[in-house]
Parts: sequence; structure tokens; C-alpha cells
Amino acid sequence: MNATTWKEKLSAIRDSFSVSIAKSPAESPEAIELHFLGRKGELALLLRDLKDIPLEERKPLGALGNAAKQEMEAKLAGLKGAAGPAGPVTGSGLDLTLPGWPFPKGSLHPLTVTLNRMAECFAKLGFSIAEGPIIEEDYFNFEALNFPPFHPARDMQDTFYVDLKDASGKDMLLRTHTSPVQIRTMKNQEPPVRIISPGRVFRSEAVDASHSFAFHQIEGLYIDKHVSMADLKWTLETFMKDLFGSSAKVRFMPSYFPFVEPGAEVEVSCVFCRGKSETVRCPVCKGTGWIELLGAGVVHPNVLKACNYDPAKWSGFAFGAGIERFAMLLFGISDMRMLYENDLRILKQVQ
Ligand code: 2U9
Repeated sequence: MNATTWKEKLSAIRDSFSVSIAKSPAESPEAIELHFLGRKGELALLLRDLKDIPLEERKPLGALGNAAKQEMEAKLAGLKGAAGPAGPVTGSGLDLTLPGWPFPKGSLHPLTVTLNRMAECFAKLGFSIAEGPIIEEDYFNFEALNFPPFHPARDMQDTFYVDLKDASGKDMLLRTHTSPVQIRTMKNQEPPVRIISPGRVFRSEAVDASHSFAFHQIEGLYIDKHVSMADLKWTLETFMKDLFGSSAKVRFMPSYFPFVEPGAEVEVSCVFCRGKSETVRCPVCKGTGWIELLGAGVVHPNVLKACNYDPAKWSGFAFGAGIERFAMLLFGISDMRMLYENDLRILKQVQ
């Protein structure tokens, strides 16, 4: 049994204990006590199962189990009208001074945990967080990023337009990436710049196990003197090793994005089979040993010029990734839609 199953079982015992208590006196307090707290009662049997759980996870579970036991004992004592001298016992056997049932603790959403972990890695490398609007102007989402009007590269990102116009009369849109945040930052700030921009983005795409019309991205931008592809490679390798462990390797494959030149797709060595799916084909890397996780490149001179940065003086790298993809790898989630359905089994697995 693993820790999550153990906690679910404890929660189920507490729920059925509450049901029994509510049925009292039809169910006698003594019978309830025997059933739940007796030597062979449900709680004792569950506490015995702790021995199958790894030592480091066992301690907090033991504390949870003991807390549940104390609450049940207190509740039964109140029911029997034997709360002891501390509490005023009413005629009904109800002690109103007893502590209430603790409210179940919430947990962070897997996407939030993933973003926090990624942001922490980049914080160690000196990146700070920048945020911006979700409803954007064509200029910040496309034009300043070297997508001229009617350029076919705009079709790479099917866009949702909204019924609002910007100052130049163009339709506003839901940002298709978080890159406009970097454009806004560069326009407001002198170099050097070292930022990550996490946030929600929108693309008109059919929903399936690995696509959604609304998802989350994290992008990074580093502008300084003499920044090169080598700096990009070191930064992403350091990030991947921090996130997935020191054996993670990174490789770059040539690719095209209008805002970077050269551009690359970045792959990490498979964190599941570690490239060793010889007998059974690894479902994550499909037996290739590599997983595509990011896009990246050296910032295009046209993008620097649009932000009034002199490309002869300044250079930089940028990268982008979907946070969902990282969350699925970190928490072993096979279908992206599970991240949006609020099923407690998904939400509770992350602490
Ligand atoms: C500025 C200049 C350049 C950010 C970059 C990518 C490559 C990329 C995709 C990964 C998966 C988006 O979520 S995804 O579909 N992103 O491939 N993004 S370079 O480049 C920038 C950003 C800002 C000013």
C-alpha cells in the first residue's frame, strides 16, 4: 500500500465512524468503539499496515492516525456522557467544549507545484518573475515578435480574437504565448534583463490528451552583452538537472520560431526509462530515450530592434515550455485533461 491509498483509507474510516456516531443510540457507543478502536478494529488494522510504507513517509501518517484515534475517542467519550471533569456534560451526553472535527487540509494544485518548482530553479540562476495582461494587442503578441502582418507563421498559433479594439483599431486577442510580457518588460527597462514569465495562454485547438485551448506556459528571457547559444545550453541543462536529477541530459534539435534565430527544440533524456526501454517500449519517450520539452533560441535582432535595444550591443536567449507537460512528467499524469477536472485523487497526490 502507498501513502496516498493509506490516507484515503483513513479518511474513509473517519467518514464511516461519523455515520455510525450520527446513528447513535441505534448503534451503541460500545459497539462503535469495538468496531473502530478495538484491538482488531478498523483503525488498529490500518495502523498495522503502516509497516508496508517506506520509513520516511510513515512518520507523518502515524501522526495522522493517532490524531484520528484521539478525535474518535473524544467523540465516543462525549457520546457516552463521560467526557471527564474538564468538560460540562449535558444531559444528552454532548460535550460542547470538545474540539470540533478538523477540516480536511487543502493542497496546492499540481500545476502550481510544478510552476513553483520550475520558478525556484530559475530563481537560483538569477531570473525574476514578470507578468502581464491576458487580453493582448496584436503588436505585443505578434508584430514586435517578428511576425509581420499576414505572415504564415501566425497560423502556427491559432488565435482567439475578442470583441475589443486596440488604439490602432486592430482586434484585441487572447495571448497565444507569454512572449508579449517580455516585450513589455524590454520596452520598460534597460538591459540587462533576466526574467521568466509564467501564465495562462490560449490557442484555438481541439482538446485531447496532450492539447487544450487554454494552458499554461513558462518562458524565459536573458539579455546582456555577449549572450550566446552556449549560455542557453548551460542554463537549460542546469535547470533540467535541478528539476529531474543530476543524470538528466539535454539535446538541441534545429527548429524555427520567428522570434529566435537560430531556433531549437530542446529534448531531455527520458526521466522514466533513462533510455533503457529495450524490452518494453517506454510509453513516455516511445522508446526514443528523449522527451521534447522546450523550444528555445537566440533572440532575433528584429525583436531587439522593436524594443529599442541595439543588436550590435546586446544579445540574448529565450525559451518557452508548456507547464502542463512538466506537471504530467513530474506527477505521472498521462492525460492533460486530468489537470482541469478537479478530481480529488489528482489534487490530493501533491503535497
Ligand atoms: C521574446 C523573444 C523570444 C520564447 C520561445 C519558444 C521558443 C517555444 C513553445 C514551447 C511549447 C510554446 O507552449 S509551447 O507550445 N515555445 O518553442 N518560445 S523561443 O522566445 C521569445 C520570447 C520572448 C521577447
